[in-house]
Amino acid sequence: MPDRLSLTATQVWQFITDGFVRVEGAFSPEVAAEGRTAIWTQMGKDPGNPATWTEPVVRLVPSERGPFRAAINTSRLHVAFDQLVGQGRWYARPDCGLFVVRFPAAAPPGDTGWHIDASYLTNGTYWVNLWSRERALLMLPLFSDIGQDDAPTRLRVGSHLDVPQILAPAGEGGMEWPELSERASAASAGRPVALATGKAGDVYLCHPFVVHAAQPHRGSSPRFMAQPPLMSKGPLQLDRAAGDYSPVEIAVRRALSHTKNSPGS
Ligand SMILES: O=C(O)CCC(=O)C(=O)O
Repeated sequence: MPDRLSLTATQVWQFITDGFVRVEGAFSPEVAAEGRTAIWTQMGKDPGNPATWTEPVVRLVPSERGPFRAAINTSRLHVAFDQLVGQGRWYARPDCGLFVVRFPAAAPPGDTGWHIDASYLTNGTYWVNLWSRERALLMLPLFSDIGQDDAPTRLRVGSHLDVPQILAPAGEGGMEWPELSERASAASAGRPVALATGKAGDVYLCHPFVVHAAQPHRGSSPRFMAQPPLMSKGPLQLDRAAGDYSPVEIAVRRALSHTKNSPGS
């Protein structure tokens, strides 16, 4: 573990129990502004002219990389990755991946269902397994200030603890993403909901099994947020001889301890 820590012990515990933590000021507001400018240009829309904001949602991978590589690779975030995933157990990202820009619009966005994000692609289908193959975290970097009316992502608090019990019987082969999302969504329906609000430059670090959903924009300023995975160097280890479990693994083990005959329990 590094000498200087990004997350307090309370925040790490919050990640284990709630499934996410917000790293405030993980990158600078200037880098966020640079990123927004690049995206506005790529979208061919005018930030000063709402008449050009014709769709409720635009998804795009920015063609420019500079501000996005900088945003997701601050030392603050790298130390937080070490704290949550384990030193040497993750790959640094080249950028922030796919952006989901949401606009105030009368038309419904049509993409607001509860789900978890998929981990890996096999034969043209997305899958997730108990060991969260390939995916260490879901990250939500905020590139604009996001208040409660500005389409913050909805996060079901503690929902990551509902997923291991669904995945365990499927073994290493895992489950197809649509079926898992449907079952995880049903299992977590009673969980409280938190909103991923914050300032441009904040980053939510989420357990890969957190059930989440988008929502329509009810405010006035377009919302800029990406949702990249942090890729892992290997699957989660649920039975470590040295006992040096990461918080991601601790959460899965805690969830499985309620299941009889489960792997790693
Ligand atoms: O836009 C959002 O708030 C979340 C989007 C999302 O979860 C997704 O597209 O998978």
